[in-house]
Amino acid sequence: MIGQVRQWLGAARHGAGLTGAGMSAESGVPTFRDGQTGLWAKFDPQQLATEEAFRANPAMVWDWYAFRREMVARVEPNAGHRALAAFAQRHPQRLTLITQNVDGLHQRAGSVGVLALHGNISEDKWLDAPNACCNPSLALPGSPPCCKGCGNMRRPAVVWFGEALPLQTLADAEAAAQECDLMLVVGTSGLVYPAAGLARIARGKVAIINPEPTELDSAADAVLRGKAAQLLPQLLED
Ligand code: BJW
Repeated sequence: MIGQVRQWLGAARHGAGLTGAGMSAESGVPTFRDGQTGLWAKFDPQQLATEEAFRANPAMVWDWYAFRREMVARVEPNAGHRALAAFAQRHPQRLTLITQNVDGLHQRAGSVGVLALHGNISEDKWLDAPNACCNPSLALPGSPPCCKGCGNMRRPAVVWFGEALPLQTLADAEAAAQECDLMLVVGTSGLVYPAAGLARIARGKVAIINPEPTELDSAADAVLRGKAAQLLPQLLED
């Protein structure tokens, strides 16, 4: 099956990669829905990754993100991230990388022009529309930091449930899906929309890389059962 996908890749003029949390699992970043250990066993991301949760308990949600920011800063891109970046360098303009991940590991591996659908955990922004007094560099430190003038809070610059994805980034991702000859869908459960819908609108072949069954398997032309850091280097080497 991997030989078949390599053949599609070799013939593809435009390829797209759609990655999810499993992409970074071998770097040591826990996934959302199959992690039964550590922080993920105690907190339900689906309950915490919302504006309502942040407004109800800003300190707890801020600290959860602060913990994850520190973890992400400590880990390294894995062989899968590096294989995708190296492929794009060898074949300029042939691969558009779309990620749901907020960890920045694709970018740190050297991928450029990554379409980050769900934002970046290392950045923050104002919770409410900023007033004239809202200056990030003057925010009062705390969990979360806030504006000393009006109390507006800083929040992680990620996309929570119920929030719109960055408009242009999503439009670019949809265009890449509609133009691609092959989409590699790596390490995502395929449960979260609109990201999962990109695999369903892909013009060309869809190949999934995942050690477990996913919601998108039925829409795929090939399913490679395995881990990203092991399969991507085999798939993407020349
Ligand atoms: C490996 C591996 C290895 C393990 N190698 N693989 C249509 C239908 C139904 C619902 C909706 C719909 N459209 C919208 C919705 C609502 C909602 C939604 O999708 N809900 C579903 C859960 C039902 N979507 C939204 O709310 C989105 N917003 C929206 O639609 O707005 C509309 C709007 C328009 C205009 C104005 C206002 C609103 C926003 C979604 C935001 C998602 N945000 C999060 C949190 C980001 C911040 C943070 O990190 O805290 O994004 S949720 C979380 O899920 C995170 C992830 O990016 C995302 C996807 O998770 P992912 O990557 O699939 O991870 P897992 O853990 O689920 O799966 C890991 C996979 O890896 C597994 O399959 C493993 O087997 C595999 N794996 N090891 C390869 N080594």
